[in-house]
Amino acid sequence: MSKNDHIVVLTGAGISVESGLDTFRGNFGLWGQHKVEDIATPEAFATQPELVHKFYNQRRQQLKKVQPNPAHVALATLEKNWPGKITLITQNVDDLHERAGSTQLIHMHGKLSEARCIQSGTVFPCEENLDTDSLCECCQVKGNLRPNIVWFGEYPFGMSEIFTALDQADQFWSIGTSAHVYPAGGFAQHVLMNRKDARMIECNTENSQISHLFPERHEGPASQTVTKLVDSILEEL
Ligand code: BV8
Repeated sequence: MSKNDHIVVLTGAGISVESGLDTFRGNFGLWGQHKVEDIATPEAFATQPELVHKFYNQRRQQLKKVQPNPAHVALATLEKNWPGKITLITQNVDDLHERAGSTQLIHMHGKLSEARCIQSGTVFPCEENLDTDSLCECCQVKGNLRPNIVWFGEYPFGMSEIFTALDQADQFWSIGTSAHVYPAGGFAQHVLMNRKDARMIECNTENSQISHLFPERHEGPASQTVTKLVDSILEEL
């Protein structure tokens, strides 16, 4: 390890579990009688916009009741104290990394706290509920506003910035993700193909689909494993 290492971190729903937010593979994977993969799609929004709005309204309101946990804080501490570059890629649409103080952050699947006009593409902050009567400020047309979230079948945000970071990674940390969803699920393999000497670290409570790619694995809740990992990395400086 060198203090100039570019550390690329990928987080998934598991890092937010101890803040009280459900994971996708856990019971959250089923929202009422629907599978999330069937609601988080452009087709569902086209045919049942109220259901999709309700799904995101409930999760947006939940954000006001939860706080970042020590794992989010540890990654913000790493960014503040690490002399090399840090790129934090999150699959999560919550705002817990920002609220913990992380800034070098790529929300590849969008943000619950933003809405987007389907006509102009303009993105607006969104703290309240959206519905089919919501008016976009740009076109003043009802029904134009959707959550600024990447649904299944849509192209994730920041992909070129992400692959630039993966191609420079000296360390790749995968935290709280099952690697079930692509392209995020393929990032570890991409690093291994292009950065043979990269240090590969996984933090998870159980095996993921990519655990075999990580010589270093820290099993346990992220608030403990990530905090210990960051402390040890910073102590080595
Ligand atoms: C794309 C926003 C092309 C929504 C999300 C057919 C048509 C088109 C595409 C596809 C298709 N079939 C398959 C695909 C690809 C598809 C896909 O992967 N589908 C899955 C169902 C197989 N992907 C896409 O459609 C993507 N777009 O492919 O475009 C393309 C191709 C190449 C390059 C570029 C573009 C878009 C996918 C984005 C979907 N949107 N989120 C919303 O939030 O409502 S995905 C959503 O699910 C999350 O954001 C997250 O990414 C994913 C869930 O994954 P995890 O975060 O890993 O959560 P999970 O519950 O699975 O795991 C939690 C982990 O935490 C577990 O391992 C657990 O052990 C661990 N854990 C639990 N507690 C703790 C813990 N760890 C530590 N501490 C704890 N305390």
